[in-house]
Amino acid sequence: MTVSRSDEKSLKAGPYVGADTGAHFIVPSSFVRSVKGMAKFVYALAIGLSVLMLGAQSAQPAPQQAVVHMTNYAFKPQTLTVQTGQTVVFQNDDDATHNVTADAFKSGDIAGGKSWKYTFDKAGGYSYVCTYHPGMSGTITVSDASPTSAP
Ligand SMILES: [Cu+2]
Repeated sequence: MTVSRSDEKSLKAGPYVGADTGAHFIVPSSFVRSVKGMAKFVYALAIGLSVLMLGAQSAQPAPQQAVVHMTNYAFKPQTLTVQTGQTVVFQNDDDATHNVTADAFKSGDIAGGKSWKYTFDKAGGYSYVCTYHPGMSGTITVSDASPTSAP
C-alpha cells in the first residue's frame, strides 16, 4: 500500500530531517559572532563601570583634619565627633603651655603657638584634659567610617 510506504519513508527520512535541522542550528556563525561581540561589549561595560566606580571613590573627599584649639585655657570645640582614621590637630593658641592627656594618648607639652596631632583609628569616646589647668577638658567621639566598598 502507498500509505504504509509513505509511512516507511517518513520514518526513514526522520533522522535526516533531524540532522538537517541540527546543521542549521550550527551554521549561522553571525549569531556566534554577535554573541562574542556581546561578550566584548559586556566586558567593556564592566571595565567602564569599574573605572567609573574608582573615579567616584577617588573623588570622595579625603578625611579632613579636624582642629581643636586651645584658647583662653579651654578646648574649642569642647566636644567633637570624627570618623575612624581621621586626624585631629590640637592647636595651642595661648601663650601658656598646655597638653592633651587621655587614657589612650598623651601629647606631652604643647608650647604656645605649637600644635600636636593624633589620628583616631578606634571608634569610641575619648575624654581628655590638660593636666596643667583644672577644668580644661574636652571629649572626642570617634565613629566608624562608613565602608567605601559597599555601594
Ligand atoms: Cu592647659
